Amino acid sequence: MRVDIVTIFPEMVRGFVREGIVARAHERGVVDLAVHDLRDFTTDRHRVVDDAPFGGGPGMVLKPEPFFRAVAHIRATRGEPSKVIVPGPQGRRFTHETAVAWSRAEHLVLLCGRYEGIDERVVEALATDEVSIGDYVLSGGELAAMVVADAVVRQVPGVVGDARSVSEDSFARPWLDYPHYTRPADWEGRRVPEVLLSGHHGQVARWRLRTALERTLDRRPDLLDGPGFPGESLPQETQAEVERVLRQIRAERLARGPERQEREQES
Ligand code: JAH
Repeated sequence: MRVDIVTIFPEMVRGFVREGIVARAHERGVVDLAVHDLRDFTTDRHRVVDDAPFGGGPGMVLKPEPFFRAVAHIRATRGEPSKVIVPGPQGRRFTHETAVAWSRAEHLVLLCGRYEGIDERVVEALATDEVSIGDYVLSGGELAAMVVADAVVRQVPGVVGDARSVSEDSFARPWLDYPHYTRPADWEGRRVPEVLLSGHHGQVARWRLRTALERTLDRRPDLLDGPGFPGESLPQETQAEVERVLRQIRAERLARGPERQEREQES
């Protein structure tokens, strides 16, 4: 897979490319990621990338020409991209499903905005997708582009050493992950749950499913009544087991009464 990122802060993005998952993917020859400085595609002496908005108002807008020249350069030297992605608060939500779908693409280009945004003609004429990673305003598209690149690249086969780490991630299933512990079994009086030390694989699996579903009910109940639940890709016995454990937790909570539950959640 090839990935190209166009930005006015190439050094910010190169730090991310040198460390972590993308660096490993590069060493393994699975992903080839290149960073392009938007200023290299200006034609004026001062390398100006922005200008005042037509119609007035605060701030500056990134000019169209450097983006068009940058994408032409990428097409000529790196080939025709499968997707040209613009991260921004106006985009459709980027999710795990998007990451999985894009991990099958041959070539992604990410165009990073700054200031008030990018001239809309760049989005209209060059972008295949505009995506938002969440409802907050960043200072630019770079952090979002790195989030997208990280989430997509780790779905490419051979990038993450143990394939189970990818298939067992939260959001690979429609509920949250269970809590994790490692040695020591006692840290200043805080003990690891005994069942994890017991060696009973069946009991460990039941405890993990139960705690995962309890946290999901507490923190992300939307995941349990969303359209993705219980998930078509799950084995039938898992689906039935999940429904059974959920009914059990809900019944226990009803029996205990709501006041007591609130106190328990605080601890
Ligand atoms: C802010 C250009 N969805 C997160 C996100 C992504 C990009 C931006 N903001 C939020 C952004 C300023 C200029 C892009």
